[in-house]
Amino acid sequence: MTATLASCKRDFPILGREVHGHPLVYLDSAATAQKPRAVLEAVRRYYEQSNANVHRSVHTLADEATALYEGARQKVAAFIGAERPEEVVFTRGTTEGLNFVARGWAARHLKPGDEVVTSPMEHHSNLIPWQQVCRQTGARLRFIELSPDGTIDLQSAARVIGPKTRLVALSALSNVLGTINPIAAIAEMAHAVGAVMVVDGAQSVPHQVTRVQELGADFLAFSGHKMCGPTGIGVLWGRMERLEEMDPILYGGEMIAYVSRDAATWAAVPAKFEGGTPNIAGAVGLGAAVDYLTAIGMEAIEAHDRRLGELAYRRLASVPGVTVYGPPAPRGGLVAFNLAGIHPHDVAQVFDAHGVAIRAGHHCCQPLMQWLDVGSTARASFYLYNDESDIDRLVEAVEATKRYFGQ
Ligand code: 7TS
Repeated sequence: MTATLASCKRDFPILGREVHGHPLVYLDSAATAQKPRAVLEAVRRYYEQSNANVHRSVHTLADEATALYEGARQKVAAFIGAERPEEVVFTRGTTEGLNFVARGWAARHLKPGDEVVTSPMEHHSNLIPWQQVCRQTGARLRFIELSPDGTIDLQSAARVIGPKTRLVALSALSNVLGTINPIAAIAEMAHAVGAVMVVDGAQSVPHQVTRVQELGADFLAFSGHKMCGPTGIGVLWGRMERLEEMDPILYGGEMIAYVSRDAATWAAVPAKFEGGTPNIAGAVGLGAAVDYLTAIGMEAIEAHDRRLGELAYRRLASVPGVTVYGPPAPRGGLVAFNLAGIHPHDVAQVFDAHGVAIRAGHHCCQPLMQWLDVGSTARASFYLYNDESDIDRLVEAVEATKRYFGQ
């Protein structure tokens, strides 16, 4: 393992491949990040050496599997500054974590007239669960408005968060605008009125130092696959008191304390939320990803990703005919943009022909597309293995696309 930013690209086997005869430039890490050899090997080693079900049997392999699974929980807890490993619930990803909070906490605590507050920049995973739970409980969904540059309008937040607010749900970093949201300030407003603060960390946890106590969150959901871990594993962190007052979602094996013919009582947190055989290999891989990111250093990764995001924004903004979205700085390591008169899907296709992988579409943020008054955008997103030469290739691909369409 290299464990330095400058040379980490060689830790990622996939980044050595070519696409359409060009060396791959992977600029879609906001969708999913690539995996370093250390993660691939940890998963392989687990299956080759220790595969067994967890928390059930007493044989050696089962002990090893349980130790690896619980060890991953401890690594994740340390990575986000959780007080106790038991506050880390393994899920399938951000979407599942946010749905757990909506169904397990909000459905139980909201009543007609209560208010849930979110923003128009949210990913659908941090919007639809709240729409649905409001519909079920008679609560009302309200929105903090955005300033014209795509940042959270704190005055709007102060107006919208009030005595009826029971829950505030906000992403820490927008997957389209790149905005870094003032979570601590919003959490303070939420707590001042007795509301619970739910943070969508899908884009922040992989790219920023995360300390849940300083964040002021009550719940934080994120995905392993966006932070160099496997797909199908994620985390819902919650304060122990909040997790304890939450209903389980998945009923079945391993989430119970005692079962009779007619009734059951629940196991302690986090087992209460991890019914069924969990994604053991996924957790092991996530633990390895946490080790890898920690060895390189999250402070260095945060500074690196921001620098690339801000540089890409400036460079794209200086190309005639390119519109970039969100604030110039500070911003996270991603830039959404459009080329005048060219559909973003066509942009992404020409980029692919040049070996440059970006995403185009509404990025699961249709209300934000409505706010921006566009149908969709192209988006380049960066991670630790990208560097300035990738931004050169990005700008070259923009020029090539303009030429292709006769501009
Ligand atoms: N929240 C945000 C802010 C996200 O960016 C995403 C995924 C999710 C939630 C959902 O995460 P999942 O792992 O449960 O799917 N965002 C993207 C994206 O921007 N492009 O592809 C997936």
